[in-house]
Order: sequence, then C-alpha cells, then structure tokens
Amino acid sequence: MDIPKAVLDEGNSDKLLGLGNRHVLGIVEEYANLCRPEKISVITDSKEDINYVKELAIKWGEEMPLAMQGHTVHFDGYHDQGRDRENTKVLVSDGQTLGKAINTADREKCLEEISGLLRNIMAGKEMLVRFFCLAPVKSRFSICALQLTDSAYVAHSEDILYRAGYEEFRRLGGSSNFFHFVHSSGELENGISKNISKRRIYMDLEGNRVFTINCQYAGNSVGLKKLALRLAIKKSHLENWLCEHMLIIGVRPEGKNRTTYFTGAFPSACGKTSTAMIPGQTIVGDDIAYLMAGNDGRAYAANAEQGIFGIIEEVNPSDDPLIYKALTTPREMIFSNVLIADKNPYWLGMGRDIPVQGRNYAGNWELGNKDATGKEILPAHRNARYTIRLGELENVDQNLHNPDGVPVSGIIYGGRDSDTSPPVLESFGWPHGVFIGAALESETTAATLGQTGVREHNPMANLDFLVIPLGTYIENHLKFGLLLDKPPRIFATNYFLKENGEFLNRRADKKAWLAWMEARVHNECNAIETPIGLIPRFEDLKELFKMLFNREFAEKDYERQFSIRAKKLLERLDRIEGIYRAETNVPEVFKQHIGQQRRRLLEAVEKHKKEVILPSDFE
Ligand code: OXD
Ligand code: MN
Repeated sequence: MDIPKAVLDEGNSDKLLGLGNRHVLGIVEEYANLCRPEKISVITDSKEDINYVKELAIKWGEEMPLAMQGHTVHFDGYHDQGRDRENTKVLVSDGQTLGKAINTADREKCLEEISGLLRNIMAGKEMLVRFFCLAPVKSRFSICALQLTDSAYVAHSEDILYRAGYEEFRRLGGSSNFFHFVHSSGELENGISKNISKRRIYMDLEGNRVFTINCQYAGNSVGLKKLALRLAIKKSHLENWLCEHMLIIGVRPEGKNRTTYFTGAFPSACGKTSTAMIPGQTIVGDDIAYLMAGNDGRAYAANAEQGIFGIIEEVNPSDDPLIYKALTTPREMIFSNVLIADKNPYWLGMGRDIPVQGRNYAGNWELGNKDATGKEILPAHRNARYTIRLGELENVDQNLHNPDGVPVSGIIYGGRDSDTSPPVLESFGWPHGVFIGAALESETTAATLGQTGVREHNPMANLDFLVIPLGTYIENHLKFGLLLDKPPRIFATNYFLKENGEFLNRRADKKAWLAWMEARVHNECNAIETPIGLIPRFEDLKELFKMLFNREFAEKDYERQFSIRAKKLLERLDRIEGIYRAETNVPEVFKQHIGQQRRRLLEAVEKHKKEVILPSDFE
C-alpha cells in the first residue's frame, strides 16, 4: 500500500492485509492519500480495539462521561440537529432522473466537488477504519460495510448499533460485494463541525459508497444507519427483496402462548420505537428491516441493526417504562443533545423537573436563553437521542441475531395524521395494503431539519431514503407479494387523530390496536368492511380495553375515532393521485386502487347522505 509508515504503522497495516481483500486496501489507500490523516487506526472485532475507540471518543472530547457508569453525552452543533434533506443527494449519471420525489445531482460534478472538499480534511486528525455487518452475521441477509471516519463518536455509535464485521469481511474472500462510507466531521470549533454550509451527503450508488462531510448528527454521519439504508434499497431492488424503514416486533397476546411477528413502517418520530417497546411484546428492531421471501412461502424479516438510536423526548416512566428504566441504569450508552446538569442527563417530557441551567446543544444554557434569531432555546433538543444496544433491554427478542430472521405475519403502516385516518384498519389484501402504504401521509417532525407539522406524502415512511423511482419501489412491493404463498396481512395505524386540538387517543391505546391486529392475523375476530378497509367492531375493542387497561371504552369514543371521514379521505386521494401522476412507471394496479377507493367512498356518501359515516352504518 502506498501509505507512509508514519501514518499506517505495521500493526495496523497487518490488520488490513489480514483481510485478503484488495478492494478494501484500495479504498483505504485512496482516502488516506486524499484526506491526509496524521494517523490511521484499523479496528478489528477485538475487545481491545473496540475499547480504544470508546476511549478515543472521551479523549477527543466528542463524548463526556456522565455520573452513571457507562453513560456518556455527545453534542451536535446547533444547526446539525436532524437529517439534512437538502444536502443529501443521490448521484446520477447522464441526466438520469429518479422522479420528483428524489433529490438527485450530477455524479461527475459531485464526485469532483467532494474530492475537493475531502482533500486534506483529516489533516492533523486520526482516521478510524472500521468493519461492520448489516443484519445478522453468516446469513443471507448479511451485508458487509466498511466505515472510514475521523469521528470517534461515529465509530463508537456504530459499535453499539451494528454487529462487528471484521471476521465477516474475511469471509468475503476478497470480493468487492460490500458498502463503504467515508465520513469526516470536517474542521471543528469547540468540538463541533464548523463548516455546516459545506455539509454534503452524497449517495454514490454506482460505487456502493456514501460520502458525508462537515456533520456529526448521527442521521447524517453514521454510515451504517440512514446512508446504508439507501444503498440497501438499491441492492434489494436488484435482488428482489425489500429494504424498509420498519420496526420488527414479536407480539405476545395475553393469555395465549404464541409470538406473532409484525413489522411496521412509521415516519421518524411518529411512534415507531414506542410501538416496538410496547410492554408485553419483544423487540427485534426499531428502525430498519430487510424482508426476504422464505422457502415456505412466508416473508422473513431481519434487523439491519442491533441497537436503537432513539428519540428521547417523552420517554418517561409511565409512557415508556422499559426504555426509561434502561436509560436510568448503568450500561454503555450515549445520550445526545440532552441537557446536562451535575453530570446527569435531562430531556423534555421525562416526567421530572428539568434544571434551569446546564450544558446543552447550544453550549452553556440558562432558562430563557434565545438563539441568534430570537427563538427560545429549549433545555434539550426535541430530537435529542439515546444510543443503546438492543441486547441491553429486558424485552429483546430471542431471534434478534437469528440468521433466518423471523416470519412476518403482519405489516403496519402508520403516519402522523391529525384529521383523516382512523386509529387502526386492515387492508383488503396485499395489493390494497401496498396501496395504503404508498398513500401514507404524515406531518413533519424534528427528526429532519426544517418546519415541523407540515403534511407530507411519505410512502411506506421510506420516501427520504428512496434511491429508485417511486413507481418502481411500489412495483417491487407488489411483486414481492407474488413471491409469497402466505403474504403478511397489511394494516394501517394512526396514533395522532385529534379533535379541537386534543388527541382522541391515549399513548397506551396502541397496545389495543396491536392486540386487535394480532387477533385478526389468527382469524379470532371479525371486522367491519368500510370503503377504506376493515375496521374493528366496537364489542371487540371494548373487551380489549377492559382486558388490557381495565378501562371502559365508550361507544361515543369509538364513533369519534372510527367514523369514516369521507370528505377528508377523498381529498387525500386527490393529493395522492396528483403526486403519482407526476411519477413514471406507476403500476396500473396501484392506479386502479385509487379509482376503486374513490368509487367506494363516493357510493358511501351517496348512500348514507353524510360525509362522516358511522361504523354502524357499514354493519
Ligand atoms: C431515525 C430517523 O433516526 O428516521 O431513525 O430519522
Ligand atoms: Mn428511522
């Protein structure tokens, strides 16, 4: 390798050579010579190497130890608190377009730009070279991933969130079949990326690689998370499987000795992690699922990750007891962008008083502090996070690392929708379910930079991560169903329905919807057929609420929640139709579903002479 010994010493060089993979060597050499780090450390799966990274994060000041053993805190810059959609681009050649929904840019130009920006970017810094495996090791789901970064926080986060992959790379036997990620926090000021205006996140599908620079927020910087998700969507498209922004849970109905696995897609900060952590269930994953058809005609899912990078806001003992307990007991974990006072972390909605001063994502903070635009700075950011291993949780599912994945019986699509969809419904079958997922709308949250609360179309909660045209993505879902003899049932949930500004449901109610969906999978209860799908019967929910919460579920609440808001639903159909009209290759079946749903809604309005129709009208 053409790297000076002073930069890559013999020990580190041997670790690289030990992989027997010239593609890896080529990549390390290329970015060593471009980024010009002072030193390169190659990290294997050994405890010693992994500890080295953990200690480096403290030594470099990227993480600060907290009072509780194993806990640290990391801060991202004030303007680096969410995923940067604007500067995240998919590189395309020769004027290729991926449709309106995907942010693309010319490959050649961007590669030139990024090479310029990467030149000497690691001067005076250390480059960490890391190997991970996406999904369980030694499985058909496994994807090897190589990370180069000058951030020990990024490298440490990946230890918690992903499976070690040095040995997995050895098993590659010299193949180039892996993803790679080049990250640099860029120039730092008080430990924070300084050149935010030059933040760039470029997906180069042709090279199976992603470049991300001048950022630290994990959604932008941690290669294996949302950046690998994009590369894996492309891979899944080529290999006939699905790569989804989905949780995976084992649902364990009370009084029945069985586990029924569900996956669920929810836009960021719309209840995905809290659904995955509903007490009484087991968790396989909270964010990214790979779905493949099994030999038995069922769909199988595996978690690409082994940890949670979760939103901490509203995690409190009554709403999220399992996570709260994990966050307040000793273990290896990283808090980010919370408030620190006396070496203890505080966050919004934690169910305790928050101190009036401390250190937060804006620096030294006091109640009432305002930013440069006059906006009040909250004690902790609304997108503050925790990073933790799933294996640390009491409710981790025994199949987390199962190389075969888990058989999926149900899929849930859930958006943040204040006025249109009922809390839960079942589709009429796989293609109709795909239509429901593809028509998902949700209001924006703090997980992305920009305004919150804006209604957006977010098909399968995966729009931000798509790198293939929307029509093709929908087609892939329809085709995947054809590979299965027993496709999962598809459901939709909405936890955010409001009336006069008040939520119509309590947070805990999602447990009842889950129980109903699980019972439907086993054909244990009937449902009411409406123009948009199958909804629960009042008697079944009444019984479930009694059993699960010892609470009366009033019929008037049922009617407010489950009435079919035909006018709103028709308006949504118009919006969705408009969006898909601008896309190419949209499957005919999908268009037919739009037409059929509209016809059913109009007929119902005509028949019942009202625009909000009671569930009992359909019985
Ligand atoms: C996440 C996200 O962090 O979707 O999971 O933003
Ligand atoms: Mn996510």
